Amino acid sequence: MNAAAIASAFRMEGNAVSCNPSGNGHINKTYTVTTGTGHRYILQNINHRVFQDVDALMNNVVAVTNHLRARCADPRRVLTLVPTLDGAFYTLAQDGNYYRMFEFVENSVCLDQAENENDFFQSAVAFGEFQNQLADFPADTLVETIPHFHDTIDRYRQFKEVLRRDPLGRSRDCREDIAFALVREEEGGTLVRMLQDGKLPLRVTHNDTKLNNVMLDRDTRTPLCVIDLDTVMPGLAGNDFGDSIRFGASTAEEDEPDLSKVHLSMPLYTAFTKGFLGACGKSLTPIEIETLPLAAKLITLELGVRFLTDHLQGDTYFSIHRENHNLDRCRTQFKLVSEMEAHWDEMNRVVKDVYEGLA
Ligand code: GN1
Ligand code: MG
Repeated sequence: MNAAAIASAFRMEGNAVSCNPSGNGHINKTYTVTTGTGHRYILQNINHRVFQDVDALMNNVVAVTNHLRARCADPRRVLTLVPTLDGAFYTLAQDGNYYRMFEFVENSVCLDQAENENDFFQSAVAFGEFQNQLADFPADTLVETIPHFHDTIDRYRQFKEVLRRDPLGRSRDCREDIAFALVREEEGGTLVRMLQDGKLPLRVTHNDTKLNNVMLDRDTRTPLCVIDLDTVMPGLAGNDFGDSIRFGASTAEEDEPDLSKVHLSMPLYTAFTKGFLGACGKSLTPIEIETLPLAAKLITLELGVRFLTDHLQGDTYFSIHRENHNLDRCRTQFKLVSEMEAHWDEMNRVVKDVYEGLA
């Protein structure tokens, strides 16, 4: 069944004349649909192997977008779901997959790499404000769409379980990567334990704060809206800071095979810290602030472990587009962890200085 036919189940202005794959997500498949009137929409196939309760997921997305819309009148500043002809917010198509549709955010850009420090600073403002806007969202009404999503201890448990089975015999070609992960296991659980001990608060967070999950206005390069709301769940503020750093403050793409190109950019790290703390720093506790650099390192380690686990288990979770793709992704993450370890004092000093400089 083709995507254009599926699009016709939604309440669009005009009929679809083109429908092209777009976006770089590893989980859901995304298309841009254009109708005869020139109106554009985003059609998305929701990966229901990953998001098993699609109804609960979509209830979260509806509730979160309604909450954000009530705080901002500008329609380009929040994602807008397009209902189906029956008035639902998603449809189960004949191909057995779930689909949803959003209004296309016109005249916007979505970046895989920051073109300059300002773009990255602006994405930090967007995620910091997002965190603030959700501060009064009733967390108990949100369903945890992926239980234990950023539970680093549980991610290690899954990793070691797959490693023990080594179903494809791939472990022999990644001994060093495995050792890199295992030697950091104890440290990897630090923030999860602090949360369990009540030292860090649970907040409503985005949990996937990649630079390409922010839309910027094409002309002014200022934030429009935060997208990819599937993993908005209770979580740690540090993970939202950290996930942005691991993706956006890297000098190379997440799957760069040449590790000599992968570095932590301190100017980008500093720009993000300024934007994020400027937007939400005052609502964070001193321990949250202090552990932001650690959160950046541990979320990077965690994702490296997730990529490695998926490589060992035969690439069943993240979409791959070439051989050893998940292993390449794992290696960039581990290289970044090493870079963060090398810049550790500086990373901490930047957070401290920026925080103390807040008016
Ligand atoms: C996945 O699909 P995408 O790219 O938005 C993943 C994130 C990872 C990210 C790594 C639900 O997000 O956790 O950080 O890939 N999302 C899920 O690029 O697992
Ligand atoms: Mg995502």
